[in-house]
Amino acid sequence: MSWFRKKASEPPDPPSGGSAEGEPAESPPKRGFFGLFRQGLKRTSDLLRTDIRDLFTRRQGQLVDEWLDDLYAILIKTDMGAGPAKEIREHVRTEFRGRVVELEQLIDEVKAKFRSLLDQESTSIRLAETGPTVILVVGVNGSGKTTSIAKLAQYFRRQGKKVVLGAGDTFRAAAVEQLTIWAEREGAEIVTGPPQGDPASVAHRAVAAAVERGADICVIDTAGRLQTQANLMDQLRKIHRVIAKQIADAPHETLLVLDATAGQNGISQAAGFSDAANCTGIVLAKLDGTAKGGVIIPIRQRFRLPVKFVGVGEKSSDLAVFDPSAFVDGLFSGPSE
Ligand SMILES: Nc1nc2c(ncn2[C@@H]2O[C@H](COP(=O)(O)OP(=O)(O)OP(=O)(O)O)[C@@H](O)[C@H]2O)c(=O)[nH]1
Ligand SMILES: [Mg+2]
Repeated sequence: MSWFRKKASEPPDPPSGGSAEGEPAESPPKRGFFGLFRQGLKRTSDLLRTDIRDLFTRRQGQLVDEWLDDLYAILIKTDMGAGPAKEIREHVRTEFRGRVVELEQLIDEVKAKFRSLLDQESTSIRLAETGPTVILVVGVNGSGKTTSIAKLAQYFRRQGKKVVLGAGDTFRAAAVEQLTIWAEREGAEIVTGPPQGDPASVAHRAVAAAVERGADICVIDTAGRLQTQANLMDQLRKIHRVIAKQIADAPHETLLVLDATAGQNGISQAAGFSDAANCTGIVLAKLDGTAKGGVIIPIRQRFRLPVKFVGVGEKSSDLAVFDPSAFVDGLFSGPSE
């Protein structure tokens, strides 16, 4: 995968049409959200389709009851977790007990159950009623925070909104440079601070700049951290406080960026983060890099936060507003659909 080779300080895609002068970027390729979910879930759907088709070839003409455990084993491979996979197995058992079914019939039933397990309506970003909407972006090291901010910048710029970015990762060398390149590409303004400076001060100045310049959106980057690093979690609370001092109900969103390729274990490492940092939603990044897209179910169960966006590639246009139905369709989409 190309993203294993690139340095995080080098945004990978050529300028996507935005300009530093403030013209909104050009329209993205017309993939639509379903197209984006297909792109992000391709590895998972290839695996699911292939395995379920193989199951049908092997078990042709047999009653459903005889191969339910094979179905369970396939579902488990997507990282959806044992509980949900059992639920789907039992649902299929009840629906098709003692029968021979068609492949599409089975897939429709599994999709419906998957959708109900996701247990979430589409949830969009909470926007400020007046003044700029402030979005704080947090997460563990390398989860995809800065890239997701570039994607959010493009997402809002395409709506004609004025965007200010705050380079709150003053810790990692080149983090400011990385965000500056993205800001230029996406036609967003950027507020930076000195290396190793106080990130709360950058957040303060970014919000002040957004207010002064009449910006619609202010997105603030932060350095990667673990919720076990007490001083760094205190630092996040300080960032929250300085933002709230300027705008009473800000930050309007605190988005936790999770790396979908980290698997269930990696993701459970980030559990606890959401409470400690007062997160309001999840960005599930790097969905395109895994065949375990089913991990979204344990994420929903563990974090009790809505998934708001999904990252499906390294480019700034590779962001989809989370939509449970499109997600499930993408999960089971075939190569020719
Ligand atoms: N394939 C793919 N790669 C992604 C996605 N999002 C981010 N990446 C890549 O993941 C790597 C890390 O991304 P960053 O955005 O720098 O992550 P970060 O959380 O800001 O990292 P730190 O600031 O070091 O904590 C980069 O190489 C990105 O190009 C995605 O949705 N899909
Ligand atoms: Mg970063």
